[in-house]
Amino acid sequence: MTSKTGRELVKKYLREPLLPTIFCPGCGNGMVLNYLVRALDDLKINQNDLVLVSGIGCSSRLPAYFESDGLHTTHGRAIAFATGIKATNPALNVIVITGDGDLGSIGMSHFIHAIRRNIDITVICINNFNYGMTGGQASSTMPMGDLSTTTPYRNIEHSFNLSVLAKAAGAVYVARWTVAHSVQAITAIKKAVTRKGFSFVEMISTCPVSYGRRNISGDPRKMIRSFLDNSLLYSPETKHHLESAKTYPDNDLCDLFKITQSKAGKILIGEFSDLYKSDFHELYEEMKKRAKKQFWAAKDEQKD
Ligand SMILES: Cc1ncc(C[n+]2csc(CCOP(=O)(O)OP(=O)(O)O)c2C)c(N)n1
Ligand code: SF4
Ligand SMILES: [Mg+2]
Repeated sequence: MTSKTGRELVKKYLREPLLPTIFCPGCGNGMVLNYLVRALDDLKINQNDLVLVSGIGCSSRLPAYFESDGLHTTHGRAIAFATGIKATNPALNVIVITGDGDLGSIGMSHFIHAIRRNIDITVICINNFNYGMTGGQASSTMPMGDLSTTTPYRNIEHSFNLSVLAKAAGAVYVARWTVAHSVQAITAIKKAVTRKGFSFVEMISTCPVSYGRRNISGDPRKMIRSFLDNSLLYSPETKHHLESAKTYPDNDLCDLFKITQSKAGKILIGEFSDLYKSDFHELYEEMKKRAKKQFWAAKDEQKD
């Protein structure tokens, strides 16, 4: 853990003239920024070797506050830009900061295909179950039964479970924590950044203004309490929860569909994947070597 004081961390890593952030009081985005700063400081990552990339959304504003190179791109396309950066300069640490709307709705195809290619980037998705920036529309991760501006009679669609999707697509590292789990979140970000290949950290986050007040509570403290009370640590014994599409329990959902709370499931937290496989760049370099060899062998044959 870093020995620096909060003040020292702010001075070193944040763009002070831009503070305070635009985030609402109690928003989880600031908490994730804090965890990211602490993780990168622990890893002693050189800020000159770091690029933060984001799309559009409240969560996607986060790189703007960080003192490093960064790209604030178009909605849903952060991974495409990050792929380009990594392909051009593989020595850089490339971290994508995205939201559930940016990644799990408009950007979904980039997400699964970057995992399939095993591009060596880290994606941190701040999942607050809605489009916070545009006023609280339902996102693809919003649990069934929830209320939003686009689901005033409750959400009747099934939700995506981003961590399960990432695991199924083959990401080398996958972890989900809530913003209430600071130590675990910092550890997960450190692991994700150091793993070769596509790593994914999903942060279940508070959006008291657009999501919380319609569902859990508009009081961020109550949201945090609910995250702590309703999370369940993943282990082989709880594996069946991983298959469930549900990431979040909701009493109203139980009411609506007449099912019991235990069936509605909990927020499953923990590490879901931690494996090794060659990343895109390693294989690309290997392929180049072989292609060169083949080329010169063919030339030699032509000479003979
Ligand atoms: C192409 C395009 N479509 C729609 C929008 C409008 N828009 C801006 S942010 C956003 C959703 C953001 O949701 P999320 O990624 O979950 O971020 P949050 O604000 O919740 O952190 C949308 C739909 C846009 N900017 N560009
Ligand atoms: S609308 Fe929600 S996600 Fe956006 S800054 Fe406010 S609390 Fe955070
Ligand atoms: Mg969101």
